[in-house]
Amino acid sequence: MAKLWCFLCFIITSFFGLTKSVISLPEQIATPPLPILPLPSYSQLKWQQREIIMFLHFGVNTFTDSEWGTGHENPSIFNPVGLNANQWVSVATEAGIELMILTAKHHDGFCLWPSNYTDHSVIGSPWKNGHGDVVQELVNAAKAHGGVDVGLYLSPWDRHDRRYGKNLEYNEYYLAQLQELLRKYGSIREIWFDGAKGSNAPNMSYYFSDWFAMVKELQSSINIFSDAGPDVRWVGNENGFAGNMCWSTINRTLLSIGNGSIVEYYLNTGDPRGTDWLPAECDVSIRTGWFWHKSESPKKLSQLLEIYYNSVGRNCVLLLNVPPNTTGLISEMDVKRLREFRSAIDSIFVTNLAEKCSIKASSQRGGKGGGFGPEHVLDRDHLWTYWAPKDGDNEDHWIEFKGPVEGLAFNVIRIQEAIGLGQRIKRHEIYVNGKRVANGTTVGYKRLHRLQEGVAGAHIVRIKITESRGLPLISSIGLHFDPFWHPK
Ligand code: FUL
Repeated sequence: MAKLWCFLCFIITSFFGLTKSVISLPEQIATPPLPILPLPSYSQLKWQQREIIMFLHFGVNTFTDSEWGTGHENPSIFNPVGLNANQWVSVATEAGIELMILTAKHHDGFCLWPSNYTDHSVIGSPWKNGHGDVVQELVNAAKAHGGVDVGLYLSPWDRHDRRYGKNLEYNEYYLAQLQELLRKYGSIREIWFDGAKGSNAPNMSYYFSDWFAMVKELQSSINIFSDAGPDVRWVGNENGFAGNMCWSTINRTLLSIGNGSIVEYYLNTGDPRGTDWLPAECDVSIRTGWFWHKSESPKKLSQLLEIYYNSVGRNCVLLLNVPPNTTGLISEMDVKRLREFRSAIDSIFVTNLAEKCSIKASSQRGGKGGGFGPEHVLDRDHLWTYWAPKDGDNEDHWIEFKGPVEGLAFNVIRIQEAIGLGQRIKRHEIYVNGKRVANGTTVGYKRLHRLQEGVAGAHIVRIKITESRGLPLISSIGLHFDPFWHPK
């Protein structure tokens, strides 16, 4: 009887114990920490992950060997007899690029699509007997390749149209063209507005609020680029270099379009106290000019890699211009250089030596198995799985890799923040075998450090976060070897 009683007690307590733990289990799972505002929008996050975007400067300037057309060009000079947008798209995809931004209209006012509101366009060109449409060609080719997106540049400064300088008339004309482009060609992922304008151009006020509202109305997932956003900001120069410190946050109220040079430094570095999420895009051409010129050739691989480290490696997106030539194709030398560029990037980052290491961290949110351990910096998700220290931990935060006895040889360190919850890191340091080998300020989506002295025989690599807005959240870390890097 006593035995039976004990057995019943055991059954009852285990049943309640079980239900109790089943009920309380979800409450014990550590939740993600609160975000620190401002945050990126869904479209800004997608944009950031692209890393490299292709710019295509093409138009009458291609045929006149100039950079800024006068607006008096005869449309008949535009005749790219061998134009093949499929080649442009293949070149881009081979280079790992999936967004291509075309100059639908540059400062000369010549339109690469048959606009209803002007005859200064492909309509007046012998190319396809005036029935051509370069925007459509790109859209079709991108669709045919699948997974490639299109963006457009519509220059506000128009040196051809007589309405330029008459505020109401020109803004109506410009808005009419925006509506054509954003209604006729399907999904457009980025629209590019610049503030460039010659010093003796007529005075003109652009109705930016109307333009931006209309753009968002017509394309909900588009990113609007300008000196001042609202979605993507200019980095403040055309060399492809972001600031050594580069925040995706900034105060938009301190920015304006067309005055970029005044706030160049601010655009270049962003602002840790910024109330707006407005990441920077680094525009630069693969050649000296933006348009194709017979006399120019592409930059060297080492220059392109320098640009990559100083743009993508500093929390930005690289907008690399690759101009089609007079035939309407991307020149073979550019194709070759882009191929080398992509294969160099792939070969540097394909191996992460940190994967050979054991990892530990100063603390971890939710304790062991709590979902925020340091092992998350080695998985493929560079946004939503991350190492988080425990709340209230005010010490230096660090994460440490212990390598195999023979040591590790690397010269590049990659750190990525979980920016979906805000950009946080203000200062960080890297130690190898107890010696500081690099330090920096911001990290953001991606921070790359190329070491002045390559490291061989590294046993212990420690990344210390010495200052941050709230707790630092690290989504990925890599230790890589760059065979192309020759420190001075
Ligand atoms: C500038 C323009 O003046 C250049 O011609 C080029 O298009 C560059 C990307 O933007 O504002």
